Amino acid sequence: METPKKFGIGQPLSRFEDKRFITGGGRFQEDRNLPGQVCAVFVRSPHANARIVRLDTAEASAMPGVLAVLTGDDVAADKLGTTRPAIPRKRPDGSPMYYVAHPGLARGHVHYVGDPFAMVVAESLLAAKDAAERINVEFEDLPSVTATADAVGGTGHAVWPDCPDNVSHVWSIGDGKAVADVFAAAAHTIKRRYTVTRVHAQYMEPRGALGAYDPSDERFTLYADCQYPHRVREMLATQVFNIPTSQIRVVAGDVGGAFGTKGWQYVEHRLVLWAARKLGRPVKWTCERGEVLMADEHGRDCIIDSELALDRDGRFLAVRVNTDWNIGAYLSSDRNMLQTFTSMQAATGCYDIPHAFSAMRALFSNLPATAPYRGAGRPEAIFALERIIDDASREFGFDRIELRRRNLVHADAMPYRNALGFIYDSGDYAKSLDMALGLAGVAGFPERKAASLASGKLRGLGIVNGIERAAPPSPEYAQIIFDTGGGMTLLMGTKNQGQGHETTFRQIACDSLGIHPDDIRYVDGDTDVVPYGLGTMGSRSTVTGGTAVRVATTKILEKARAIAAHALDVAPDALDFADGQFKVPATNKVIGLKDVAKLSFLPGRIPKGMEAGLAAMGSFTPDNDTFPSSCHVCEVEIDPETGVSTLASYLVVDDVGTVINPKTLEGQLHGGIVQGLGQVFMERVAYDRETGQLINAYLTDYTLPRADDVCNFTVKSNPHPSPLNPLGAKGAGEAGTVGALSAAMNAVLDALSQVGVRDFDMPATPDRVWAAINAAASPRKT
Ligand code: MCN
Repeated sequence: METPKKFGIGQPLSRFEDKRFITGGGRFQEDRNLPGQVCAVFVRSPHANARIVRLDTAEASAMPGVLAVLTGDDVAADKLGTTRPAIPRKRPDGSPMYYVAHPGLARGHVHYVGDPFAMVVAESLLAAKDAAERINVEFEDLPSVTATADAVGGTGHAVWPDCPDNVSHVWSIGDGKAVADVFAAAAHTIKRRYTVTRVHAQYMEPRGALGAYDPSDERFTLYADCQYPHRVREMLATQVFNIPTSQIRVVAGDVGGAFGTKGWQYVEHRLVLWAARKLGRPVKWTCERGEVLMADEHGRDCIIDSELALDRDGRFLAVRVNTDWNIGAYLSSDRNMLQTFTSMQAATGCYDIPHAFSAMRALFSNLPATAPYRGAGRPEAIFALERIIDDASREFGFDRIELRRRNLVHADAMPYRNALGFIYDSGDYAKSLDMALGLAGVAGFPERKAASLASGKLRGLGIVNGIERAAPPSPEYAQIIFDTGGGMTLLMGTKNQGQGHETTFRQIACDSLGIHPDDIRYVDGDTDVVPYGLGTMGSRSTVTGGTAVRVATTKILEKARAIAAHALDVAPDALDFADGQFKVPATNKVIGLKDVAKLSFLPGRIPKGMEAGLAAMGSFTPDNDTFPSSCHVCEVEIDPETGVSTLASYLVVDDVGTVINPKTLEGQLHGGIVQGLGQVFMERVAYDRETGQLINAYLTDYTLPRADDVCNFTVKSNPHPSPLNPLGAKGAGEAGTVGALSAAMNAVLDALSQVGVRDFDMPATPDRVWAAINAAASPRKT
């Protein structure tokens, strides 16, 4: 076996970027300032649905320091384009899907609390804020719909008059007829409805945008904390400004969290650029904490009707899922649809279920748009599947662990094609389950449960198997450039948002090149410097970007070998390469990669006809998705007197294929788990059902989990390398969240089932848990 390299793949290195972050050296969006810049604020709708009867900006425009007050009329007059979804979908009657893309600034009508309808640009932030208050606007407040359950027929209110049933589009996969036949004949069938709430990513760094325009070369520059600068550039060029892509530069510095919802189609990006061109000054907008829930896309929000058919022995025969997604008022890009169909594809989870059917409806409401949020539909799908497995166990008297084990896809069935046609690349789910049960001490659970009961508490256990599609077939790029002094720069098309990329990709480069990580300069996020990139989402960066690094290092070594051979006067294949050095075996002839790089610039020192310099571009497009999996075990204790849930233990056994860095992987799992637990136990974007008003805009009301709300997590790996890329890696960034929603909720239900609670929806806040316990204790007489 090869000895692990000190800075290579598999080493638990601390993150190189952390030194910068913890010593104040990070360069986040708010740290960016340009000479002569001015400030923008957006004026947002206070109503969920209202006609703008009158909008008078004269008084605001005359305020001191104000440079412009812009409205939807100005956007329209300047013919600013907008993004559009391109995925073809249909409405239930077969007509093309209905959508309205956000126009940038709403014109004549606002459709959710926070819908921007004016933009004030002033010399200072305070001047802009003061002027925003002097905009004279009169609204006609209209009825609204915000709750998912109300969107179709519930309130009778249509968000868009041309779409009276609020159904934007529908889609389904699987053989519905075959599934119906299986259900009709099955020994056991069960149907349940589960609700997954609307949440917000609540990244530490609220979004921002700083736009500049240089009239001398008619070129825009956008500084923004986005996930994929190259795609933001392309969208702005082709869909908004209708100019060549080369006329826009997008720069993302350090990004203080993104989690899927710092995507590409935010209107503020285009509006600061547009205003900068109009005014001839750089324009900066920074979202304030109290504004984020109104300005940003939200995550999840669906109601899932889940059904499972089993035979007498508990073999899963078929699964059927119908999901209603509350997508908000505007549908502005494919990205806003992603979670709805990614969810459907995860319907069979880790189980060998011969028949499956999954259907969805995308429903309009008077809310901000939804978008992929860590897991993007897969936590929702696994939530429904793993909950119904527990419900089926309770209903039909199966042991829930044995029921799962009996139905898991076998390791020797890999690669496995599921009933919906997706191919799982590798894994041994039964082994992960066994490892998890052992490591979590599940055998001792009855004893712990009895001890809890003796002290008046309810203890519950959740055991789930998670799986997700990660790193879909799309290209990613890496470039390695050596300079004349032998220094190396690694340019990545992905964008680090906190995942530890600067460490991960250095490790992959060091693994091949044997150079010290400190000798590598790392660059990402600037479209003028990094030639191409798709960006970071879908847990794709390690597989696609990491393999692109490997492709680039292979090219570098090939050329370097030829130069080294020339320098040492031997044939290239007479050289060994190890620890960053080319050596002629059994001699003292040796040359390091750094010196080879220096030689590469000296025409007399390289083979005749060879191009000078040492640089290579690598790109990689996987043939198929990887399917990372995980087994989660969660234990909670609930105090029935108060409804307070305490997390007793949480363990994950993951399979992300080859682990590049166990330490950063653990961090990814921890963060993902906490985001899942947050949603189960406390988080929710809350709207008043009557008025459509946002109730919890600030972090004082939108409860985020803190360190003392969770316990220590145990993370272990059961790696089965993916055959789909030379690293053997699978995605990992979302794995924690994918399993956490169902693991925690099943643990809560397991505890509550002891006092007769059968149905319970998130969030498991103390008041709701307490009410459920009391309702079960005194069931209403019918
Ligand atoms: N890793 C590893 N071995 C593997 C796979 C991954 O060691 N086989 C580790 C590496 O440290 C790698 C990290 O996990 O850098 C994440 O890798 P990957 O699974 O490729 O995911 P991406 O880098 O593409 O990140 C995207 C993913 C997603 S989709 C969301 S949402 C998310 C997440 O990552 N958003 C995050 N994690 C986040 N973490 C932070 N801090 N901030 C966000 O915004």
